[in-house]
Amino acid sequence: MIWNNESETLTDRKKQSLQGELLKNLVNRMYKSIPFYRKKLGAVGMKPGDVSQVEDITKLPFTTKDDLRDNYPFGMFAVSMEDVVEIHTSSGTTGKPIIGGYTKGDIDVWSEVMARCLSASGTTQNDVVQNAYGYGLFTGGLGVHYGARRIGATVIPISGGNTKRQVMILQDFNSSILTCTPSYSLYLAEVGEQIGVDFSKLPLKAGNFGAEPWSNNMRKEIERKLGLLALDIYGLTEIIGPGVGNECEYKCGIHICDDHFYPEIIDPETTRVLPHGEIGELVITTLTREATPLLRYRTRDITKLIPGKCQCGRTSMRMERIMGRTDDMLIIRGVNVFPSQIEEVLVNIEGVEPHYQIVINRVGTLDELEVHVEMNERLISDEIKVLETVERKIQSDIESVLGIKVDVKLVEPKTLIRSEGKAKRVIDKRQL
Ligand code: DLL
Repeated sequence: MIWNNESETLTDRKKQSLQGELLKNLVNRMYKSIPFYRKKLGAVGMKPGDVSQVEDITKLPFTTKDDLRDNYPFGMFAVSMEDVVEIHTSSGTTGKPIIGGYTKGDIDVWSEVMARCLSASGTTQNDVVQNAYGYGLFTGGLGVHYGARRIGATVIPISGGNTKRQVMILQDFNSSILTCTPSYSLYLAEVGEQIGVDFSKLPLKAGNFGAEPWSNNMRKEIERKLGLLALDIYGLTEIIGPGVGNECEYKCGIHICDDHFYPEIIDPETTRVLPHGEIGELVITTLTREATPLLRYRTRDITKLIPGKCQCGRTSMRMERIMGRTDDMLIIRGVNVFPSQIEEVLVNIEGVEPHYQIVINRVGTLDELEVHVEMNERLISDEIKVLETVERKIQSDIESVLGIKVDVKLVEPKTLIRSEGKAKRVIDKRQL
């Protein structure tokens, strides 16, 4: 379902001219009100008047996470505090958090783009949205909340955790839309199964899952276990929170709300802009953000842009689901490894659950990769011989994908730690 027909189906010509106007205005605002950007623009010899169309964006400087850290907490704010109505931070646990400030206008845009994302999964005012993203400084809870409110749906602001209660509310309140991280949705399914809930009998029809990478195979698992349509929602604190984009029912890429967030893909090594269709680092410019606008922000997320029309009728630029992060990439024995590659293998194997942990050790000078995977109840009651066969199968499948040796350990059901928010998949024990 398209929420805002006018904005989501702009012709190429109209969109380009809108983006051009917004970019001009953005650079003006930044130059006037953020000393950091005045200096940065000056360093590349650019003045606001030099931007006349959206294509001029490639002449403008990038912004990095380090720039945000250097200007912590409020150095990147473009408005005075009296106009800031809300502040959120990133969910990262290391060091100082990344901050996003919102004016009343920013909250309005956030509600609008989140209404588009929830509508893409079929949410209407007749729906009950069980919102199990964390409320608080994390953007997930309130972002979804604002969007659901804008649509006029009934929001259940349950936040993350207390999983048994989640399952009870899911049944008792007739929740039809579920919003949480994909890993938490599987945990919910698991707890439900334990107490005998038949999810196919519940009114649940769709879910917007995001905030962490997840594979297509994991999607199938979630859809099968919870009996719903599972769509991917993408966003980050720096840009707005959730709401940068969402898949539509055709599942052929994430539709980016590109009248607010302008996407580019660059080669992370050379920072050269890559043509559509090539894989690289996603860079986003916040065309309309008032409190904390960002110019060409390097997200560190890896994906590609998908040109061409989508069957759903939206004309927004699409991107492939996030494949990994430039800083998430593990280098094991010189080989680049993304946790998602391992997940793809596991979800295809009979008898194991998509609950896993990747452990990297350094023995002498050599890295050793271990993957711990949970068996399901059926497999654990099998003979040792069967378990060994499954272990060997996982091992050879991962080795053929990654090209490096791996040690696979099957562990008992429900022994790996569950997360209420983003899952922690990698334990890197190497002392580098
Ligand atoms: O995770 C915002 C969010 C909340 C998105 C709820 C979707 C749903 P941060 O905590 O700032 O914000 O983390 C942003 O999470 O740069 C990606 O690396 C990752 N991420 C977010 N959505 C996805 C997704 C929220 N759909 C960082 N697929 C981003 C893969 C995602 N990774």
